[in-house]
Amino acid sequence: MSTNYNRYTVTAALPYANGPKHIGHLAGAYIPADVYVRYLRLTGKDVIFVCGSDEHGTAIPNQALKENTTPKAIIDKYDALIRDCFGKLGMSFDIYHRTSEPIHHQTSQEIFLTLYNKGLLTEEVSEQYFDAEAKVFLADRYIVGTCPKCGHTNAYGDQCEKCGSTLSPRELINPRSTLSGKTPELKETKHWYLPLEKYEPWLRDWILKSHQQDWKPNVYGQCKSWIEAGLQPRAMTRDLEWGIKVPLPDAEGKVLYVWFDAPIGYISATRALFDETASGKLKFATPRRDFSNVKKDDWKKYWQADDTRLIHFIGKDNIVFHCIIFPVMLHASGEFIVPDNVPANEFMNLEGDKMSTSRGWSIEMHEYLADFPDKPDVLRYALLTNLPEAKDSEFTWKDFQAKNNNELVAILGNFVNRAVVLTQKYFDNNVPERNALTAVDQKALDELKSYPAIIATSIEAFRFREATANLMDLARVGNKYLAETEPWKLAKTDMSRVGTILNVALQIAASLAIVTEPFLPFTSRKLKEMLSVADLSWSDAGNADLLKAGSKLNDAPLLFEKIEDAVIESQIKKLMETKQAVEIAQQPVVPAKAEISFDDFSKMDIRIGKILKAERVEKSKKLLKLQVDTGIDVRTVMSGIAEHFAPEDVVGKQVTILVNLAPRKIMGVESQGMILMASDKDGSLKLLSPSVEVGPGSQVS
Ligand code: B3M
Ligand code: ZN
Repeated sequence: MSTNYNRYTVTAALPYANGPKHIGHLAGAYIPADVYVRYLRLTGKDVIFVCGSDEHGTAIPNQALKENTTPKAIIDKYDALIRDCFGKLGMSFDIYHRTSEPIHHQTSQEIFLTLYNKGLLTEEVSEQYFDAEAKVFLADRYIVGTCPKCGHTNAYGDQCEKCGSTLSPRELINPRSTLSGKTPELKETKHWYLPLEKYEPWLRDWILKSHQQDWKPNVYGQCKSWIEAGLQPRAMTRDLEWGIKVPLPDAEGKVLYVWFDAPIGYISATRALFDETASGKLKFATPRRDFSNVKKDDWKKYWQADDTRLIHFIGKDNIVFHCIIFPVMLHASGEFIVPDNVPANEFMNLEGDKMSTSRGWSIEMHEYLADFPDKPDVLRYALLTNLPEAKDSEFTWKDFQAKNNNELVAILGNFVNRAVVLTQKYFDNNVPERNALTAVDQKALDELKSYPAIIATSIEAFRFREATANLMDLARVGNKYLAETEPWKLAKTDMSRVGTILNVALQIAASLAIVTEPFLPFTSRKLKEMLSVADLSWSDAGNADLLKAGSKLNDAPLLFEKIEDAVIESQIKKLMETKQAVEIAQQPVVPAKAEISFDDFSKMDIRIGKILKAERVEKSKKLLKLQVDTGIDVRTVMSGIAEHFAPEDVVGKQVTILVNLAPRKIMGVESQGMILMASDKDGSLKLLSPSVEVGPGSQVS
């Protein structure tokens, strides 16, 4: 482990392009990674930040099945959606790539072949679950069943989303195919395995010995328990159509395991970044610094040079892949560096429950952006102050509102606004001279000087919550300073003193424009424009002379605005409604009844009739007493629909009626038939009426 690093490769987990991503994903990996990278850039470090869509694995064709479309259509749709949201939230990737790109297929196959040619992969024939109806081996997410660890009945073949355990299909209790719903059978198939157990000594040395101090306890702990439970060979190939072909002659119908190719996506994205910037043809790259003199091959430095510091930002469900499996691949290949740190976060819950898109209990990035298009920084801030760094955390809309109203508006926004507006008022928008300093001024300037290092220490230790709190504390220093010095009261008596105070306040605001950049990039930009400060570097922050006396400020739009209760209430309501709708949609359809013959069916005489009269039945909540014109006669029918329809709702309606049902006495009244209804999954009833009015007594057949 070298500590003299000359460059940084920072990655954020590649999201599966199988659906929208929610704010829990942002809190897990993307926001912390972005803060870290923006900070490194401000300190002048050579850093690249790579990410992209993970477009393989069974998750993709599985979703295609649900949406009745092709895997390609799925990845195109969700790659575009996620990419757009990340852009709007200020994720400053140097490249956001796609694993469906040819350069990624090539890189993955090359690394597979390197391992294969070195004889490091073992070939094994084993029995695996097979769906005889769909004629498909059931890998990973093509198979669900009961989790052996926690009893969750919908665990996937690779992982239980309830308890987080990593699973293999053979461990599932009552396995079922997601393709046909059938119980699968076992069938022999050949695969290539990475013998993780052979690398146990290396892993012990590298993680357990070398990284005990610097890795987060949650990450270190998970690695330790994995290593100590005994590592097993792990299949690196799958029998699937969708994926990267196994580059071997005897591997027809086989693709690389998604967790083999996905992390290689970081490497191929880096290659693409340098290909694109060297050739000047940018497709996926959005370089954030000057890449004008780079060469195609420069990517290698970022993955192969010992003085490169590799850091993976991920959520806790990806720890074993980034700390054990991928590093073993990198190490075994003999060509690559391994991560120096993997600051994985725990999960962020939502309003008291686990966040989950499929259960309808989540805030999707695109939905947030649709409702709050001008507030990316508010979300960044609310998440940053609440990151699940040491344990699971919780997002609530009330907290979001409080963070906005009580901190961004009341502290940061208020301080900057007062400093700038008072300068407008008393000094015609010019930064006033700073004259003799009092003890209060000096104290404020001393504090200002100390903050950048305090914030930096927290960022460098991956403590982003703390760093964000420090940042707000600097704004508090400014607020307190204005409250203590009260320049608005001195304006009548001592303009020179007012000038000094505002100069000090504006210097604090100018430093805030720099140190907010990693956290609140949109706000930082506005602040810089307002104060006419250039893009300075981190080392400029804390300096008491960032703004020269006499320099002109620009207009001061409000940085933040208050969020009203009604806005928050409507978000909470929306959350509840979505969850309910999803629960109803997910209720299983009642299975079909036993088969009947045509004769059985033709015994039923079903007609269209018209309801002439309807009245409630005394002492019954459920029944309506109806008079129905069946075309044959007018008869009385007792119908259990009173909880769904008021009498006046049904009078005059044409309905479907079974006319030859044997009469029955209900609440003392003879009922002479049955009105047919559609009952929805949520239990609501709908009348079955013909699409256009038909003659009374029309037969239904
Ligand atoms: N696509 C899994 C996930 O979104 C995955 C990460 C890949 S990182 C190389 O949890
Ligand atoms: Zn489980």
